[in-house]
Amino acid sequence: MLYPIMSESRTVTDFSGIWDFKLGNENYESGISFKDSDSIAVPASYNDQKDTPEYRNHYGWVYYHRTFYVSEKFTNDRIVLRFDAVTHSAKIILNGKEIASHKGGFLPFEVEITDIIDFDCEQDLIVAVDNKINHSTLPVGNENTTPFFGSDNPGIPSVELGKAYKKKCNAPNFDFFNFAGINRPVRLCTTPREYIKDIAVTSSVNDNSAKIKFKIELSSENNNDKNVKITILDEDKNEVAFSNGASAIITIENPNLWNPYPERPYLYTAKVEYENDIYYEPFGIRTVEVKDTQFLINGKPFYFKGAGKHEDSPFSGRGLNLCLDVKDINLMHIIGANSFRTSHYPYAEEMYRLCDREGIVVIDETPAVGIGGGENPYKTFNIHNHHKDVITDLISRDKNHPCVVMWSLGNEPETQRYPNDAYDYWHELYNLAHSLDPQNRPVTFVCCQNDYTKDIVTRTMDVVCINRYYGWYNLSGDLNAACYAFNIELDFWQEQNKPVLLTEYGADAVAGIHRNVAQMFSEEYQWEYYEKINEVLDKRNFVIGEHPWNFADFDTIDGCMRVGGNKKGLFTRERNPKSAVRYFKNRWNSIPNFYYKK
Ligand code: GCB
Repeated sequence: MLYPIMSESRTVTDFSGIWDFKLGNENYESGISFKDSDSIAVPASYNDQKDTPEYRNHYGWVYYHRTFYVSEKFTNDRIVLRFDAVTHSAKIILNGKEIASHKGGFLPFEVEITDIIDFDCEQDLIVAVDNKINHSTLPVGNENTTPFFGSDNPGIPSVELGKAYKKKCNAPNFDFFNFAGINRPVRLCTTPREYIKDIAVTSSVNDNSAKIKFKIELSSENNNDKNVKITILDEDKNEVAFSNGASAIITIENPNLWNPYPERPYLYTAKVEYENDIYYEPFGIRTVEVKDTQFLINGKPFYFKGAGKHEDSPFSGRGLNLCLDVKDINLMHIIGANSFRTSHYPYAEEMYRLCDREGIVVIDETPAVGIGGGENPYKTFNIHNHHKDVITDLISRDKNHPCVVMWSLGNEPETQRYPNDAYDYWHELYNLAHSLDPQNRPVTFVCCQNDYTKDIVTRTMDVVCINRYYGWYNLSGDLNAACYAFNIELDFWQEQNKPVLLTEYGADAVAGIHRNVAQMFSEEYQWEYYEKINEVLDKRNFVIGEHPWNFADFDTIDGCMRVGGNKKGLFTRERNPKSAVRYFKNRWNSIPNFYYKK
């Protein structure tokens, strides 16, 4: 799906602003009246916009409302409403009629309204949003095991079912707050009726020459693709190459490659013209490949320095926060980080466009987090088809970004208790991702700390991605024992002859807690933890990178393991540095992007 842009033939109207808002109930209701409604900011999560438990801990549907006009000037155009992310599922009601619904809270969808609007008349738009998570959604929630006074809770005497305390609420099977609502922009977009539907760009480089392959999808298949023109512009807007046709291979001699910062992340632009439509797609020329135990970008072994992140900020929750995105990328430049993972869901498109410009490498993750616990999830959860849809939409959305170098199919699923079921589930997705990606990037998923000898999925991915908390959740407080155990595990991975990326490791540190002898939750412990574990990593050539968990503190559900959220950030939620930042700044600024390990 193309990102919404303005061009000579296209317009975009942003619906960001203050909308009418009403909290609903567990079940969807039609005919909601917006008399006496609340005010709500869009885009943003609704949870922290009004400080009441009803907002913060809402369960079920909410309703957003606004009106708009479409000028008669657009009579001959195609008109769509584009929703970048409505979390977690949505119904769109235009002028009293439900015109679309969508499942999944982190990827865009479009609704064509060309034939159903009246020009120059007030249009009435309701977006109904459901935040319920369960065993058929991604991320996964345990809707039916909400606070329960009974046999489910060890330590509380069992009572008859009739007397059990049952209040329905979301029980996330993941460690981040279930922020919901219209989290990303809503836009009204116009294009000509015959339009450019999609563009796929791939590149290969040989000596000093790059071959760029284009596949342009047009609005109607019967159309004459000879009417397609592709012009490649360099960063100074000079035309450097040109071709006709919807499938084209264009050669660029002495190309400027897209390389991670501090090298130049050079971006070309493809100007695609078809009939009366014009679209501008930025792209980079770079290659990605896994070879033996190395991860090659432009043929050179790359070392990942960076962190797992979240889209999370005070007040906006998971809502688009462009200022924070820019700040985070600048902080990454300062501390010498070159990459991050979009844990645990696809981020806003603006972030990927920013990373393309800024030369930050991205591991792009689906929202498949929480597939585990209880019964065999591969037999009891109803998510495989939805997971396939999500992968399809993710790759369709992000396939041209040079910053994206690998797909992560999900985070920390069950792989050890039902290894064969897990294998079948994940390998179908692995093959799907490879078949869908025109650039055929490496595919992985991220495994949790488990008995790695029983897990047969992790070792069969292109890159072994492991989250490890030796010295925190295991061997808590004893960093020497942690290193000893981790070394034993790394001996195992060495045998697998695959590149290994430490996608998470970390220790909570409450900013301001200091101890002369490093103790858990102090800034000193967090620093020492990283120092010691990194010494272990540095001895292993097949370890291709380190992503501390997390870049910054973030909000979570209440729980006895969380004090005002997860405090494993290198930075606080407000982006003030903890002591470990100084350590990483020194370390990462002295580790080059390429050829760190022989
Ligand atoms: C993990 C999860 C991450 C959590 C983290 C933690 O393994 O992948 O979502 O936040 O551990 O801090 O417990």
